[in-house]
Amino acid sequence: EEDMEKPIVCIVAALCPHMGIGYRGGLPWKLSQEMKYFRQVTTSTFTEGKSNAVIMGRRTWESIPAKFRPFKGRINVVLSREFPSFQWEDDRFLSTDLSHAIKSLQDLPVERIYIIGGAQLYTESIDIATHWLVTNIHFNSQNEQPPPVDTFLPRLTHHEEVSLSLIHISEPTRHAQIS
Ligand code: QLZ
Repeated sequence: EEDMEKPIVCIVAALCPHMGIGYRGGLPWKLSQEMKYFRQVTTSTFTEGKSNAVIMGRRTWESIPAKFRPFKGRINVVLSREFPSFQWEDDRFLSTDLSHAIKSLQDLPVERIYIIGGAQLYTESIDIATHWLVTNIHFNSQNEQPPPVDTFLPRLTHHEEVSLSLIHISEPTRHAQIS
């Protein structure tokens, strides 16, 4: 308890205009560049023998196409109020409690913890997150209209102690810029 180091907990999200993150249970868009970026940031570690963890809500887990889940090279944790406190099942940890999951991950060789969605879990994580990594998805006006969205990033309130990085990705140019 007293010699527990504060873990890095990073919210990672991709934002459409109007804070949109989802549509009809899935992502509102399909951008190979962003998918590659997501895989790279959530998988990469500095320390050999360590991996990162990705924590997601039960609905997000279910909407990930089967061929992509569990996310390879990362410890997958799925949260649901109907799950046990923290328990391995098949290819992932199930947990009912975000704080408990984060504490339990500290007993494993985990470098960073990424909160990957969706809306409910982002809301729950706002006061826990130490970092934000937000992809701002641009739609190139005339040609491309923003897609419909029905799920939103809840409240991106200002936390001075939290570091925020923004990456911009636009289609159809497929060029990513880090700012
Ligand atoms: N943050 C960022 N990008 C993504 C996610 C995130 C493809 C095939 C229904 N910057 N948290 C996510 C996410 C398919 C469906 C991944 C990366 C979850 C998007 O990968 O949710 C997915 C997700 C998904």
